[in-house]
Amino acid sequence: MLIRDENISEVQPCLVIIPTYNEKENVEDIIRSVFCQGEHFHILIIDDGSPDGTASIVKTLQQEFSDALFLIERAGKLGLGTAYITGFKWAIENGYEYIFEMDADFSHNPEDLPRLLDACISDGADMAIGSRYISGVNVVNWPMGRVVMSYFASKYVRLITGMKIADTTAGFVCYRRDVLEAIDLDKIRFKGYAFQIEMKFTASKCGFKLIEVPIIFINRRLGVSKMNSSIFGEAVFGVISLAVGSWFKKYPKKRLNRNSVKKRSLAREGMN
Ligand SMILES: Nc1nc2c(ncn2[C@@H]2O[C@H](COP(=O)(O)OP(=O)(O)O)[C@@H](O)[C@H]2O)c(=O)[nH]1
Ligand SMILES: [Mg+2]
Repeated sequence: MLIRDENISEVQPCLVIIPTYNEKENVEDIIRSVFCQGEHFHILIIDDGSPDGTASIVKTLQQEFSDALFLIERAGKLGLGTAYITGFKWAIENGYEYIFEMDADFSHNPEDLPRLLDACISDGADMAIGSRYISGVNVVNWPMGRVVMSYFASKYVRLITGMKIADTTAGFVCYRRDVLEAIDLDKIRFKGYAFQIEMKFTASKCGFKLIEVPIIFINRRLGVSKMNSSIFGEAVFGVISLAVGSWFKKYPKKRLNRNSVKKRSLAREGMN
C-alpha cells in the first residue's frame, strides 16, 4: 500500500532513520516491525562501527529488503546528532518527502509511525513529535529518577526557550522534507538530547508547525542505554546557549507549502 496525500495527489515515500550503536539484540526485530507498517516505509540505518556486529546483521537483511533497507556505516561512535544530520542529507538527496527519527530499542513503537505521518498529512504538521508528556506521563519501566529528570528537563527547556512543546527532548519525530531543507543542517551544533531540542527550536523559529502526538515510551528490554552525563550536561547548558544565540540569529522563514511540493513532484516526474 502506498500513502496518497489527497492534497498533493502523489505517492509519498517515507524514510525512517534509525541510528544504532551496539543494537544487535534489537536491530533485526525493529527493521521487520517497521516494514510491517507498510511498503511506503523505507529504513536508513546509521551505524557507528558497532563492535557487536550490528551492521553485519543489517547487511544480511539487505538481501531480503534490497529496495527498502539502506545502511550508512561510520567509522566510530560520533553521536546521535551527527548520525541524524547524515541521514537527513541522504533523505533529501534521495527524494523522501517524510523523514522520521526513531530509536532502535523499541522505546518508540513502530506501530505509531502511521499516526505521526497522519499528523503531517491530515493535520498539517510540518514536524510531528511523538510526545511522552502531552497527556500525563506516558513512560513505562524507566527508573523513577530518570522519568523525573526527563519530565523536569522538558519543563526547564520550555521555560528557557519559550517553546510550547511538552516533550522537548523527544526523539520520535516525523519531519516534512521542507523543514530539513529550510534548516541549515551544517549549523546544528549538538549531539545528544540537546540535538533534539535544537531541531525543534530551530524548526519553530523558522515558522514551521509542530504538533505533538501522544505516545507511550517503553524502556528498552534488550541492550544498554548510551545516555551519559556529558549528553545530559550538553543539554543543560546547550539550551541556554540556544536561547541566547537566537537573539542574534536570523532564521530562514518557512516558505514552501503544499503547492510547492506539488510543483517539485511534477518537476521530478518531468525528469523521469
Ligand atoms: N549511530 C549512533 N547511534 C547511537 C549513538 N548513541 C546512541 N545511538 C542510538 O540512538 C538510539 C537511542 O539511544 P539509547 O541508548 O536508547 O538512548 P536512551 O533511550 O536515551 O537511553 C539507539 O538506537 C542507539 O543505538 C551514536 O553515537 N551513534
Ligand atoms: Mg533508548
